[in-house]
Amino acid sequence: MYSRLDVAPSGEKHFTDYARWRLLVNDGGRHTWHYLRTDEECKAWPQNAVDKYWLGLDTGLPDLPPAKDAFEAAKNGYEFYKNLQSNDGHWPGEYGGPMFLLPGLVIGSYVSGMGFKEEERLEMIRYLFNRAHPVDGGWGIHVEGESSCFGTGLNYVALRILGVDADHPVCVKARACLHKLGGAAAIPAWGKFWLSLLNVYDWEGNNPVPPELWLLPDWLPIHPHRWWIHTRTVYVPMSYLYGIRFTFPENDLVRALRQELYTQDYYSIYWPDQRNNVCKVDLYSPHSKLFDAISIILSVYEQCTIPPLRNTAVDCAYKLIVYEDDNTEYQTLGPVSKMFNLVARAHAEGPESHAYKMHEIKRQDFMWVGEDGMRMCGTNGSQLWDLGFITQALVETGLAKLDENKESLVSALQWLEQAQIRENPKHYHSSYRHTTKGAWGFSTKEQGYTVSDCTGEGLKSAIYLQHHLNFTPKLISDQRMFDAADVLLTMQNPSGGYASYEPVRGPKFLEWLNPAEVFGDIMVEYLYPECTTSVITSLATFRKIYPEYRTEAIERTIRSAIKYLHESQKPEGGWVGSWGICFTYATQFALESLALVGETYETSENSRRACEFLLRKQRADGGWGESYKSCESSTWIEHEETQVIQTCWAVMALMYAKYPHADPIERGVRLVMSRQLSNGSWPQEAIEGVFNKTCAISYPNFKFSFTIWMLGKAHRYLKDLRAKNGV
Ligand code: LAN
Repeated sequence: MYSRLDVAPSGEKHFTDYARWRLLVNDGGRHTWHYLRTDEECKAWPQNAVDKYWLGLDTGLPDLPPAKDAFEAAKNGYEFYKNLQSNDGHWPGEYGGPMFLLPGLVIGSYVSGMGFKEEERLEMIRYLFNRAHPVDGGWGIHVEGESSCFGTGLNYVALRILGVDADHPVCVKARACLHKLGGAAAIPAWGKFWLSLLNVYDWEGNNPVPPELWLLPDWLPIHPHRWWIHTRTVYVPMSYLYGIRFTFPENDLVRALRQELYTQDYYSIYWPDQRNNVCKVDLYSPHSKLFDAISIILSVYEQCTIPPLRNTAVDCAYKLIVYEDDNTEYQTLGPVSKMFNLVARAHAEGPESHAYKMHEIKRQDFMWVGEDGMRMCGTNGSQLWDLGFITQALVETGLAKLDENKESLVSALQWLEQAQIRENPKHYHSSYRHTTKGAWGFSTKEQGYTVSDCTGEGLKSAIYLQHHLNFTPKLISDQRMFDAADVLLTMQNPSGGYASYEPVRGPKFLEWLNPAEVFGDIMVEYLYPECTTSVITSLATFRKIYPEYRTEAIERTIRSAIKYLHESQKPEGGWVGSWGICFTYATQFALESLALVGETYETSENSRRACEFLLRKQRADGGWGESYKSCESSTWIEHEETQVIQTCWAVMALMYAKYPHADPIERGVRLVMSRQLSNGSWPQEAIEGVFNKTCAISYPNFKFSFTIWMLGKAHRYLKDLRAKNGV
């Protein structure tokens, strides 16, 4: 879809040669891209199918005999996908989508004096060129979004730092777009913050981010340790950098940007008026009156901070930054905190420090080269998540038992074994962490954060691989399975539902203090049908193998989680997805859970209502397609095109519900088979995932896991249905 532009920005050399890039996979699934300089190096380390596939080069994998039925289509799918498994057993993948991360990488590195390799610099430029909106030249909050002030302002700055001239046509067009959106003065809060670090926005134009909040007593309902983990982990280094008013020294580029970014003379801007100036296109969560009132009070406080108090607060925030770096080997929880922590550590400890060097090394883990250039990813990968789904798919469809697939499953189990977190964090209570012993996280063990549904999928996958197959070694002991179940049991909320990383810690009204205008529901944890389902299904799988272990607690947990699912169903019949797009995603999970307690189309009103909701959305071509905009508005919004993955989710949902009629399922199967390529793979379609209501994020491996899973399952399902109906 995207061109590999051959001619770099004017006056520059060419972009890089894609035949020289290699993905290095080591240390428990860590991925980093490397550019080989010489032909000898290339010969010694040849490009493999994984490299080629993700770079968008021809993999050279053969055409397969055309599939005559759904099972053969699933088999062909895995015949292809097996080649994308890396030698350590997991399936690497690109995790891009958000367009506000690369600027953080570029600006944060620049203000910390951390350079990039030439090939990285060029590929980041290529990415930004490729991803500029073809009509207006701006960038959105994510790759499919309309141009926004946040995306355009920050990515424009990134291009300039990367060395593209202000009068390069891409910059000229982007600048015009930015000015049309009100100029950088109207950039949302996180944009203001990045620009202030760079010294092209005045700190006076930011609402206060006081580190003193960390000095409040822990029991206070508004204490930041009660906030959603991503928000608080971003807020820690932000409050440190705000507390010290980190400001990059003025240089020619800074002076030039001050001229380029605004619609009026930079030196005539009245900054306090900009604090609440946010471009309409960007505004998803407008400030509440309470937030504005508190900001005014805090702005007064900023005029007369008490130095010993401010210093203590800054020290406290710094201590938390160090704990976070320590706990995650300098990964940090996510890409935003990664770069803010990096700037903070670089500022406090300097370029010779261990922290600086480690941050530089681990910065690499977020940088991914794809066919369109180099981006910054949403995490250091989605290793566990992708492995969890494909392994369950292979076991459930019977593909795991084919001789040619056995080795790949053993290798996946080996990866899964080492990815389980075996101990609690180093700074467990002092950094306000939840227990991690026994958990699986979303990416690697090193990142080290418990996620409810990742632990659920990890546990299910472990049980499937060890107990449902007779050729795999028992690598994960019973005790370790118990540890995983124990973690899950610590995470349930009183209403029965599950949140993402922790039980809900703070009151809902904290959402009134959401400072980031571009995201919704970010201040505290919420309950999610997807997370709840993973826990229910994994505990249900677990208790079949270990019926004696915490029997009552597990039964109670499942029952109350089901109650939450009933309550969270929308009257029209679907569930709103928060991490995948959207209703098809969440409804698939919810119906799986309901079926586990015997609630299906024929026995339960909830299940029937959900099936009928989905059936109303099936298209004439047999598939389903909903836009990422469904997640913004929590109402179904059709996509222009039918989507293979959403079709799989919808068909899976019908099968979980034991829907008794074959026709809609057969039509869905036919649609998915019709889109399969001759080598067994499927082409990339629209973006699959979402977070915080507004930002789409890629799960490119879903086009293998959910297709294979659905097709394999449907083959059996339809056969059984035919037998039952005597056809
Ligand atoms: C993720 C990725 C995975 C996702 C699932 C496991 C799919 C979900 O079921 C639970 C939540 C979780 C773990 C999740 C939370 C938010 C993340 C980490 C992300 C969507 C990936 C990127 C995003 C993160 C917040 C991006 C940085 C932006 C900020 C607003 C801080």
